[in-house]
Amino acid sequence: MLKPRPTLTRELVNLDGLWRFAIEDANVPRPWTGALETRLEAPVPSSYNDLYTDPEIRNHVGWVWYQRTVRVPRGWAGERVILRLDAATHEGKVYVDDVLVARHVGGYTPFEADITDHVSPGAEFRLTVGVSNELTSTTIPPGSISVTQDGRRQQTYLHDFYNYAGLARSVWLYSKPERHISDITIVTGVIGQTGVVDYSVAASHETTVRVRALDATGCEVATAEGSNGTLSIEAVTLWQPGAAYLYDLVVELLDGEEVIDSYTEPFGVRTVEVRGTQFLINGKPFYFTGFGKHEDTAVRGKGHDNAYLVHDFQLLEWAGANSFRTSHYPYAEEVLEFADRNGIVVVDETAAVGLNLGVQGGLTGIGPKPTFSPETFNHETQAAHAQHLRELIARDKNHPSVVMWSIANEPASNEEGAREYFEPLVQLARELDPTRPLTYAAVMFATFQNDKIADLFDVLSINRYYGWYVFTGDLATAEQYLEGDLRGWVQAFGKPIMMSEYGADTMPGQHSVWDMPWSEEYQQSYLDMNHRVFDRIEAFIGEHVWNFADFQTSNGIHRVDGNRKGVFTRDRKPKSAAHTLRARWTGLNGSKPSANETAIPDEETKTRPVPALEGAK
Ligand code: BDP
Repeated sequence: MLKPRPTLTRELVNLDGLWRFAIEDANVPRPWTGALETRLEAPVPSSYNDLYTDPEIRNHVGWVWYQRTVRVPRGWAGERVILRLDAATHEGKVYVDDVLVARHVGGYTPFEADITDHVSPGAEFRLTVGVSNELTSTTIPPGSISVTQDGRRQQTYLHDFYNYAGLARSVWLYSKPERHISDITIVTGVIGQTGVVDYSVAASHETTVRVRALDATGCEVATAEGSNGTLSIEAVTLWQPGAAYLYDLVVELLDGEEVIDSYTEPFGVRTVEVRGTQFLINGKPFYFTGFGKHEDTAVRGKGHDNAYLVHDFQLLEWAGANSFRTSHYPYAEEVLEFADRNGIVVVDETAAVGLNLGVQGGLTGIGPKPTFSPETFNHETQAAHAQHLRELIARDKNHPSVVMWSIANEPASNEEGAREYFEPLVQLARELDPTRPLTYAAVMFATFQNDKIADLFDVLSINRYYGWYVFTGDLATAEQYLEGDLRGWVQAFGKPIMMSEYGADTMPGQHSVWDMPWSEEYQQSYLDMNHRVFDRIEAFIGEHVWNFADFQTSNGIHRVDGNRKGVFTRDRKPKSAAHTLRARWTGLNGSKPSANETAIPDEETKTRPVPALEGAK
């Protein structure tokens, strides 16, 4: 799906700003048919939850309404007029005056409506957007809604982060010609010094397609005709981690010599491959350093904010991080474009977090019901998951920064039914994008002995909290178990392995000379312990600390105004651990620490169950 951009033939109006806002009111059954009766306004983009002091708004489960008037530019006669919402979390309904023009399920991917037949150039229309925050057993992510004794609806869910909702990304109005480009796919390869760029263009009408590749200075370096083809770029400059280089693909639809539509898609020339136990970018082993992140800031919740975008990337660079995972949902497209321009590598994740009823069983990992069954997560859930995967890949396939898809976070991959659930999704992802490796982040209860899906994937991503949730405060025992665990995975599957989550909650300002959980020193020692183990494992390809910054969660007794595993506070101040990581990562400079195999534990350490997890399926 093409991101709206102004081009020779397309114009773009940004609809961000303050919109009228109200939560659904049973007395106003059709709020889109007139002016929304409210004294509230909400900024777009922003989650709405933390804006107001009224708990009824924060705790509301169901639809909220946004409204504004929009004037269609008078010069757009004869053009198609399109409304584009970058996201409506988790479901959106869009009305132009009294007409429903779009409905979309899935909170983190864009959708559009062609509204040409409902509006007139030069005239205004009333734009009303309904957004629902409901999560059920058939949404991704899943959740459930219950009703309290006094009749209030309550939302629960199986993920840690707060269920922020609303219009957290931009809304656009744009024009495109009647005969237009509808999609572009770019896949790059390298032969010697030559960049090989396979492209394919989808268009609304059959007509001549011309493509031109421009280098970063705007000079034409290759050109071709036809809706599919290959461009060769001599003496190519590669897109490299830490050294981004972008070309532009200018795609034109022609009628004779007349350009009837034009669209420019930036791209980078790079290759990605898993070979043996290595992850290769441009044929060279790549070692991931960085974080699992969240889109999360005070007041605006998941609202996209360019100031935080720039600052977060500065902090990534400062810490020596070369990558991050979009845990646990696709991030705003601006983030991926910025990663493309700044040479930061991205593991791009779907919103499939919480497909695991085992987490309700606490550390036993035995949930009240099986995760995959007709009554719990079923074919309908799987169909929703497939749709999320389609929309993620359609949106992000041309980003050079994206080197791997993560299909899910911490699913119950140890339970019966996991293989039947995931195998078709893996197959779908490979059809949609045969070029990028696939992974999922494995939960603590999924071990190398009971996991049912790891062999379907290319990279093993492991979430582990030895020394935090288990062996709390006992880093010596944690170290042995972690090593046994990781070595078990390597031996069982023979694939590259990375740590997709490891972390310890930390209160800034809390200090101790002992191994005291929550202290800044403990977070540092915890990370050091993990790093000692990682450096002893040959097949190890990377480390993503949980989390980049503290973030808001749902209420819970082990959360203090949110999750405190951030290496930075929620307002991006470094905890001591930030300096620990900086010292290590700037020293590594993107390459793997030399493996020191001396401390291999005996067979027994590898297979001994973690006492706290005993009984886990
Ligand atoms: C992992 C989840 C992550 C949580 C983290 C934690 O993947 O979303 O925030 O644990 O507990 O299980 O901090």
